[in-house]
Amino acid sequence: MATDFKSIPIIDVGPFVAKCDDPNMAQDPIVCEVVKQLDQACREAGFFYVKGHGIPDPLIKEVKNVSHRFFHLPYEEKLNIKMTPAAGYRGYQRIGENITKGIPDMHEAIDCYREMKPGVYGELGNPMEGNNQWPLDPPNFKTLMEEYVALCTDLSRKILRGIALALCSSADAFEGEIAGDAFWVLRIIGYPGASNEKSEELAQNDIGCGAHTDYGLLTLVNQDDDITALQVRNLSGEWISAPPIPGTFVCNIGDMLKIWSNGLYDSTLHRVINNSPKYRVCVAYFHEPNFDAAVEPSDICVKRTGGIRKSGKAVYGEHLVGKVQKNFV
Ligand SMILES: O=C(O)CCC(=O)C(=O)O
Repeated sequence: MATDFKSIPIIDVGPFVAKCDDPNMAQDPIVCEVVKQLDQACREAGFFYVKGHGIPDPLIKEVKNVSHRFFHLPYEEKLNIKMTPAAGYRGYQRIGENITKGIPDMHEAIDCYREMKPGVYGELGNPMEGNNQWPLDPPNFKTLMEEYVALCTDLSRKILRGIALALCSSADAFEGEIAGDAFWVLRIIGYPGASNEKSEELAQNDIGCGAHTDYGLLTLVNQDDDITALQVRNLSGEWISAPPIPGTFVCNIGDMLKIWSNGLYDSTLHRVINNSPKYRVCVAYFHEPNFDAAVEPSDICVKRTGGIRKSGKAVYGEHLVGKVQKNFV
């Protein structure tokens, strides 16, 4: 990220999402204003809150409620949907199983990925093939999450139209070979609360999720309303909190957008520390390029950044498989 931001901007995307499939959107002053705000947030922080997004609040809450219910089941029951390489890295991972930069994270999670027909991406897709493993209790878990994913996919596509306008004046820049058939990842994450055994004054928990950047284009974070745990690093290395703001998603850009924009936008380091005594849930939706997209700096962004390509080509699926295979013990 490029600046010493001290807080994360809030963008009301409502007027924008209503118009963002209109062929004349680029001339609309309301659209232009939201695009300007998206551009500024992506340049300065790589993070922003979105409000006015149109995803119903009861669904957003229910997604977290059923996640809490799952994580409160006995460990043996959670293991019924255990994540394994044979299951395409889909399913439940216990606390400490996810590794960030060599250190086990203090969280448990269910990892889900867009399902793919066997063989459709050949060798590239093979490690990720498999069906998502959804909990059977509550019985509506799968349908609820699938409805949620469909809405997040649509919202992310719309936000990307705004980002595309900001970067290259063409709203559909991501809609063909880059992300016209976008892959997605859903991580349903549970962070145990801190006990104050370690310190008499202040409960101090281990790192819930170590400092990392996200792999794809755009992330939508749906976090519990009453716990501040997500932190974002600014240019000076200070950790800036991203407290929950009811009715919003925290949105951040990922490595693939950094590559495509030739570094005009950066994927910002972030981490999670749950120092609250309460158990925290976060449902993170990751909007990714097409699984087989070869992402490279776009000509227009190369021109806008002085003519030098800052990275080579990255095939998204290879990037993901490499990360997934390194991330777990
Ligand atoms: O728990 C959160 O707030 C964010 C989780 C996160 O950063 C991630 O899964 O990449």
